[in-house]
Amino acid sequence: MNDIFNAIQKSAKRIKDAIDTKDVGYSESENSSGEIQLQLDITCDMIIEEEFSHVPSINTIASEEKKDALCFRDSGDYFIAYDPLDGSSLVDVNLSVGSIFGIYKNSFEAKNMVASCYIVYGPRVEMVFACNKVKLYLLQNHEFEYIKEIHLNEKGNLNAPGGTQQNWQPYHKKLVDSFFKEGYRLRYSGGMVPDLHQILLKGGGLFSYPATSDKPNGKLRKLFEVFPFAFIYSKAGGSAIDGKNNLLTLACSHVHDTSPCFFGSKYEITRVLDEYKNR
Ligand code: FDP
Repeated sequence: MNDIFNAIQKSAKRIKDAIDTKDVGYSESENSSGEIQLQLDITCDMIIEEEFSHVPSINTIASEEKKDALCFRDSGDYFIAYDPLDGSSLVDVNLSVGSIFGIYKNSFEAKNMVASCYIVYGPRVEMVFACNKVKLYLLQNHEFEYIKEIHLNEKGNLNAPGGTQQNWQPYHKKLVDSFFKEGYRLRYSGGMVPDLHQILLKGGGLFSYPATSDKPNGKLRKLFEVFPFAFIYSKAGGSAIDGKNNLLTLACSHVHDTSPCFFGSKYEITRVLDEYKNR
């Protein structure tokens, strides 16, 4: 696992340089989810592929920017799914973006996830790596320095409601409003990585990206967005569900499969379960 951790760190430093110096214009191509790719999406994908290709323990990779999984060799144990530049619609307005990695053993199945990691490229570059514990690192003088362990409180006070409100189900709107009535504050940038990072570091709250009338299976992708954050939130003492089920028990039918998702501390997730149980 150490060689994977090192390859992720090397990739993150190269991606930070690319964000700082490369063209952020749109390319001519779309990714597998039908979104127009930035040149930067493609560059970041190539950086990670190249770094992972040198790691003998990595068998197969899957990327948000690639249609299919790519097998490097049959000998390695690890399957890594990654989103090289999540939140890329925020690049042109200079808000924080991130990279997300789900590390699976022997196959891309949630039950086989053994570690996960994300990097936030904001005013500072921070990395969160979860194996048994959830650990925060900060990039300083070109090296990632360990800062602290991360633990969620039982209850938080931040609410990050994703998706287009017009397309929410009425019961979802009722749930979101009920948190605001309880005093929760809106904290939502539109980037999954910084939005979930904020809730983790402030001790708790709720991030939701529900099933909507235009996206009945949600928008966020299981292998490289939903499962990695579900793993991190669970290890930090919170929970992650699709409304009814623990996200880490869900099957995945193809590389770009999506799911509605809710991440939070225990209190908020219990509230979601109560609201969603008869739906
Ligand atoms: P983006 O499209 O900018 O890459 O999955 C990608 C993501 O951003 C998440 O980071 C973010 O939480 C979500 O999509 C935002 O979705 P909306 O377009 O529905 O706002």
